Amino acid sequence: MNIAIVCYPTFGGSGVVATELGMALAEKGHEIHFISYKMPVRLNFISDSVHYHEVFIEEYPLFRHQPYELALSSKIVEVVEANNIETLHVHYAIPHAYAGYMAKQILKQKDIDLKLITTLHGTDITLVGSHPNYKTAVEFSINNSDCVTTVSNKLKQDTESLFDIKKDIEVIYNFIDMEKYSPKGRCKRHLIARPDQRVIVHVSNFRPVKRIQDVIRCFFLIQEKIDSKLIMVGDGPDKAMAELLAKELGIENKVLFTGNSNEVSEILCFADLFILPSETESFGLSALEAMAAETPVISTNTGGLPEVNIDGQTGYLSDFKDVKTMAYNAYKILKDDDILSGFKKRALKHASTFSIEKIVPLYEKLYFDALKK
Ligand code: GMT
Repeated sequence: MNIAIVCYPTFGGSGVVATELGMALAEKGHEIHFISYKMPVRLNFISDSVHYHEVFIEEYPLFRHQPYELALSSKIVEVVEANNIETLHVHYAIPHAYAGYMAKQILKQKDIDLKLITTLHGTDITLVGSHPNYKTAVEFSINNSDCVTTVSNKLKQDTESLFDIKKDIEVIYNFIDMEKYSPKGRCKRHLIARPDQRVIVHVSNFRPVKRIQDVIRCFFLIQEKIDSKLIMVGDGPDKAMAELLAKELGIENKVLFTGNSNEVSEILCFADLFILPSETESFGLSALEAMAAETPVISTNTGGLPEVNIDGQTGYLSDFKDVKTMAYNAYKILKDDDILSGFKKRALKHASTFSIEKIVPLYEKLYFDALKK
């Protein structure tokens, strides 16, 4: 099948899922065309069935904001016509679903029936999409997609309660390539910590919703009881605040900020614990990546996180901002080698229920079903 995928090219979860999906589909023999304003950061699969099309926008002094949706719609039309694309899969509703709908209408006038699949990822619904500035257009583009998916049951519920949805929404969980996250053999843990220290990791885009100040505060309490180090992977608006907080708490020597990394699996391989204290998280792909690297997770109980992190089994869940409980739960996991090992094994086992082999065929089926509509 010839499939076009529209996504954000950055380190955000939706872009990662879209890119990994496209590469997996190409490996299964589909022809994949990525469309974005920059090469997706995780696109590292060289094959003659993977193509990248860049959306260019000329600066023009009249515009305060460049009309990206227009340029994207035009690019979709061009790519679909030139490559006999049958299915367009857009990740993150804003503005991709809207631009996809416009492209579909333009192509209809040319007697081309492009199927539009929209995957909702989280903040496109919970934080941004439901804002009055965007709500009407987001609701319209969801209702006018041929198929709509969400990455968790909770996100489906949120979508149905925040919008007037006239479509069936299918839940297709985020997925993970288990092979990629089990590199224990080539792990360089000794460069980061002594064998008797515990290593705690957080990965995100350091936006306010991720509550990275809670990661630092939680780690402060943990390191008072357990000799440990914290690795903060990622970059974003709250990074400077977190660095300052670590300094103020006098733990800056125990906290390493690595910046963005394309090699998250190389870092997770030496993690003993992963912390994700987000205010909201529709799924928590980074938690799944950690679990696939045999790492238990301390997370909040918000959004879809309880569908990924099983309380008392693969880690612990607690209320948003409840740093004390998070630290206490971390202590319960880290204090004893046997207990830690049990959590690690269960985290790995549960991660395998989201394996790429199980989830990608669900998207393939969705595309084939859409073509029959
Ligand atoms: O905030 C992020 O991590 C980025 C954001 C995105 O849309 O790019 O992530 C969302 O999509 C991911 C992939 O489906 C989910 O795993 C994240 O939970 C979700 N983020 C939030 O809901 C805050």
